[in-house]
Amino acid sequence: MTKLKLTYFDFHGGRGEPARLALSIAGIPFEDDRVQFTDWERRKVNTPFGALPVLEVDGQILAQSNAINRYVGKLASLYPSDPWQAALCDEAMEAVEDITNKIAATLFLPEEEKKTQRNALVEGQLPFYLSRLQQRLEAHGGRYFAADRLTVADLKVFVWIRQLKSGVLDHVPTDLPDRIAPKLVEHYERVKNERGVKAYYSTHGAG
Ligand SMILES: N[C@@H](CCC(=O)N[C@@H](CS)C(=O)NCC(=O)O)C(=O)O
Repeated sequence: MTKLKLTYFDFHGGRGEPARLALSIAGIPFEDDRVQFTDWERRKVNTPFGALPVLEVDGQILAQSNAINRYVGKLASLYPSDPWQAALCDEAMEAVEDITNKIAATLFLPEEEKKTQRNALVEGQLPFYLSRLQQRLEAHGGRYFAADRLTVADLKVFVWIRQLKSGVLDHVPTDLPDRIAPKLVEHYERVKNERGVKAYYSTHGAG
């Protein structure tokens, strides 16, 4: 059997969580290697691009979250086999990457600067991505982002909305998704209530 080790930081959410979810939903065994921030500097040098997540597959290394999501999505039957549906799945995942990069750019700013830039995101890019993702969801039937079934795209969007609603991002109101994109929040609830997703958070804590 293929030996999998998924390395990511030790918190809920972020770029590593969709792959953790996909493997768990499918019941595929993997080593869940959770890096402490205090250990990161030492481990960073051994990653292909100085960043996480990283997936080790029988000793071979794969980096870049969406490459990992596609690979584990295929193993977990959570990635469409039809090329067009696969492209729609990719589209949603790349859109989440775009907005994730904009949020990530504010993470380590001095407090006043962070507040200014987060407020700008709340006025501009966050509602933009929320409403455009909602439009794409509705354009493809309203339930899932591709193939009318759960895929890694749904997991990635779910993880992002979960982050916004959790309050972990200072200066970003937790009701922003509800105000801007109620259909996306319905989608978030749909994914949250998937049996495998519920089982994952009951095992790992809702945090
Ligand atoms: N394009 C990369 C970005 C990876 C990335 O920036 N990961 C962040 C965590 S979500 C990280 O490792 N940050 C620590 C660092 O850059 O030192 C991907 O999609 O995997």
